[in-house]
Amino acid sequence: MTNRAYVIAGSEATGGAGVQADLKAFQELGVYGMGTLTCIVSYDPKNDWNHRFVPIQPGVIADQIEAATTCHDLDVVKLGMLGTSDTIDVVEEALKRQEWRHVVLDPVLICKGQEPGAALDTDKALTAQILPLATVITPNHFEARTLAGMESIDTVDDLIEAARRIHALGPQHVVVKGGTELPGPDAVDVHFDGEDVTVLSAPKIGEERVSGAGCTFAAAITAELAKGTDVGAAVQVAKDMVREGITQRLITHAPFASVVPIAP
Ligand code: PXL
Repeated sequence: MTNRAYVIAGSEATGGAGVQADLKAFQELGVYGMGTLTCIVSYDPKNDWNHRFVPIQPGVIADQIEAATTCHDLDVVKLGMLGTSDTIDVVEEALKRQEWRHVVLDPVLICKGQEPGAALDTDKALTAQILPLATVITPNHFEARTLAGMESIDTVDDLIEAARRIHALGPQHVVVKGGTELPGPDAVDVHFDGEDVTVLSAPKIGEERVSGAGCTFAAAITAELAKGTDVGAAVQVAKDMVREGITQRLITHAPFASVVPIAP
């Protein structure tokens, strides 16, 4: 296991999403992983499983990045939940300190526990400061609508339009995930690399969202890129992995199941 992959993201205490899911996906795909925590999310079972969100101090995030990047030669990083504009400042600065072969951005825009005004500022900072640094971005249906400024995404053509608009914001590769929100029998993703559009489609496994699917998808792309796989093939591995992970999902005491990262 000589390939190494890095993730900068939040902790999600039930193990379904966040850094916990990312490191499992890395391991499952044969890549040595290390993670930097940006925030700690603890769902609240007493309050409708809303998110209790605690950001990590910016200086502590910088310390973790220093430790990881000094200890290892890293050229592929995944960014998950960043959560505040202070965190975005620290991560932007750290990313710019070295060259990256790939920066995979899962643009986690919303966390149920966040105050709406602060969340909007965070979204703006993410778009202005981090999107242009991403080589691959993996928005879900909601994130794609927000980033592309589209009222609705109802068809594969809409997914393609969203991917083209988000590409114009800076990322080289845009993978828009239709997920359960796109009407129809299939889970459809669209990959736009600035020239070509590739449509990936597989039958939906039910209509319920599964926790950690988005994290696992971007983490699997990251692990494959760390191994030297090209982006198109990495996206296909990620889709296969998430499909398997949703098929074998873990039923929990929360009102949602958790994805189980399993190599395809
Ligand atoms: O699935 C999005 C996500 C990412 N990162 C963290 C989370 C969640 C959702 O709960 O808690 C830390």
